[in-house]
Amino acid sequence: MKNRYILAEEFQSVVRLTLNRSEKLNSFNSEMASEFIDVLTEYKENKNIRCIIITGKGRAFCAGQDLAEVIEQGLELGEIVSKCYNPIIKLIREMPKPIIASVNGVAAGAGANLALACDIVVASREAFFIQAFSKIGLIPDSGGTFMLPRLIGMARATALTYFGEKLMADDAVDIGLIYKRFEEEHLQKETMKLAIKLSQMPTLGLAFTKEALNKSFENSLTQQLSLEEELQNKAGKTYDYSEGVAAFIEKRKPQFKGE
Ligand code: T3D
Repeated sequence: MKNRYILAEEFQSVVRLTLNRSEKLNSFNSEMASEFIDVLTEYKENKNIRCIIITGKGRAFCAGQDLAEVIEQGLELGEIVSKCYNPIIKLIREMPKPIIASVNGVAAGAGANLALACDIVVASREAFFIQAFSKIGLIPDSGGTFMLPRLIGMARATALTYFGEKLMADDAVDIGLIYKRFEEEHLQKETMKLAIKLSQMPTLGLAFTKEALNKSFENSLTQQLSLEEELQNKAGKTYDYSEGVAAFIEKRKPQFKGE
């Protein structure tokens, strides 16, 4: 089925998903959210795809919820969050392969927190992040209250979410909110280089790493050590582990299969 609001382009073992509603700065209406959930679910199962990129069409990454749709359709906010944003964020955090947010412009509200839920966040120099929620009397959703204190600490998370000020990509790198910033003209190429590299790595090992990192702020040290033991045991049974060790011993480049 051809999607209207989510473009999917495959390159080798990478898929680039482009939010395609540029006239409204790629803000989410319910149709776009539903397409996004379907596409993420499809690529979660697709073993040929080993890395996902999320980016935006035009000058924005994503301006969050389509505020006009909420008014026009008289939607209940809790219902939008539970039907749209919560499933999207869970799919991203539980995706057993790396996801890169390639932030090409403004990322506001749920759009900012969608980016921050991804494993690796890169942005163009002109891109900026706004926790826009406080300006309209809302709270940061889409995992914002979970991810922000973990990424940048409580003091910065509180100030960013209360004031809802623009945070430019350079500053986002400096405070450890995102990984890297590129010149605008290089963003897509540099993102693809990272994605190709990740797609050729041991995908299951990366998925187990993500699982352990996801639990690291909730678990005690003892629980986390047990989890590492369990996941290392699983990683040690993968094809890619035996290939990695064989390649090391034979002094050659490993050919990982993601299994
Ligand atoms: O509400 C719930 O369901 C609960 C869930 C909430 C999650 C959230 O995401 S709440 C936060 C929602 N997002 C925002 O509050 C951001 C709103 N947008 C802006 O503040 C600004 O548009 C930007 C700072 C992102 C960019 O400003 P600027 O000056 O570059 O662009 P613009 O002129 O404001 O926007 C261009 C067009 O996009 C414009 O349409 P028009 O007039 O040309 O037909 C504008 O209305 C539209 N647009 C931008 N953001 C949204 C939007 N339309 C609907 N909803 C948007 N969020």
